Amino acid sequence: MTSQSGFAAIADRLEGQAIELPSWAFGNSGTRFKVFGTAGTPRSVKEKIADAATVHRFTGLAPSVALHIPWDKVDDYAALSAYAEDHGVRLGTINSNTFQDDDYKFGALTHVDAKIRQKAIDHHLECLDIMDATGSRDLKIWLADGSNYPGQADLRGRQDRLAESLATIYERLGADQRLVLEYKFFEPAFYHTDVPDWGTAYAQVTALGDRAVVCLDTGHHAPGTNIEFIVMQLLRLGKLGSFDFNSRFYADDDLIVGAADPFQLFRILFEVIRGGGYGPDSEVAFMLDQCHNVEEKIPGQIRSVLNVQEMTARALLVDSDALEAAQESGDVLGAHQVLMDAFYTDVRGDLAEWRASRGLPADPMRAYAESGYQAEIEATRVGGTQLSWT
Ligand code: PSV
Ligand code: MN
Ligand code: MN
Repeated sequence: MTSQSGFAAIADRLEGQAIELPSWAFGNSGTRFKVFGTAGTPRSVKEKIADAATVHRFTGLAPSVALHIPWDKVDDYAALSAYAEDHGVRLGTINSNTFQDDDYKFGALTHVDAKIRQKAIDHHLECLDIMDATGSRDLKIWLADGSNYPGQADLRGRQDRLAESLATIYERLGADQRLVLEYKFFEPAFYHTDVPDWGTAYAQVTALGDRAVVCLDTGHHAPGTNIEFIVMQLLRLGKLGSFDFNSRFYADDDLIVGAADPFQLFRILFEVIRGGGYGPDSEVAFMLDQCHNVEEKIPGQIRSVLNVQEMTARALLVDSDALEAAQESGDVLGAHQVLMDAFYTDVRGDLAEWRASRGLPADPMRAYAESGYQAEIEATRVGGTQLSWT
């Protein structure tokens, strides 16, 4: 068993952990059946940022917020950045959106019509302009492109057009900016998706160059997929750019990370750490991609970042020397036990102390509930339109 001194040995490595929050997690969301409204929901981009900053204030874990364009469109991005900084956070990844325009019914960056492809490319160039103003590093591209019926589309032609469109966008990246391509194997297209898997994303970004990398969304794989293997492989190839963390029972459920399968989150984080994807020298960005349909949104985000922190601590506790020795001597059960000992270690008490020693609330969920922030936003955010994620 890992002892109390085990936590002391890894405590410093928790310093500086950063998990980016998605602005859309604070808006109302739901399914195609119903979007439920919640009192206190932000009516503006600034109010979303204020809520994200609140999550950071209570946890110390979420220093940046990802924006989604055009949902978070404003006139003055430099001013929005300054607003975020005044609230103790900064603007992070810019997410493009080519899935809500009639022109994109049959694709965006892959469309057969050059005019529509150009429109989609121009949207990404606009996102890059926004990144110049906000100082953001990452342009994240998730495409809804795909088809529903065999024979509907020329799969190869679409892949070639995608490569060409991405190359045009990549050319315009600034020296410190990255293009991050996200894959997903289904939905909204159900027969084929143009970037369905890590292999396709890898092939596309590799053709672009060093500043193009892959985003792994934990909800975007077929059930049963060994996600930690993909993490290992992308890190090994130097192409793991970022995570969209969430959890799922069935499809792209976007539930709270670590809620459905904490052991899977542990296994993923173990491979991240083992592969050099964690810590100050790593360029792998941790982000949440979640929606809170029926639970309160701010505590939902607080719970999420705490879950990531908790599983990171447990993954750091793996005795890597003992693991390596067991692996090399063919001790199957011994090696398995080393991993499970760390996974089963309850670090919640140690983490509470760790937080308190850094001036953070020992129990951020409780501190938020007692803070009065929720009552205040419910009372003051009246009028205007509550934002929803679509
Ligand atoms: C759609 O599946 C999606 O959830 C992708 O994961 C994106 O990251 C997100 O929407 C925001 O565009
Ligand atoms: Mn995602
Ligand atoms: Mn998704």
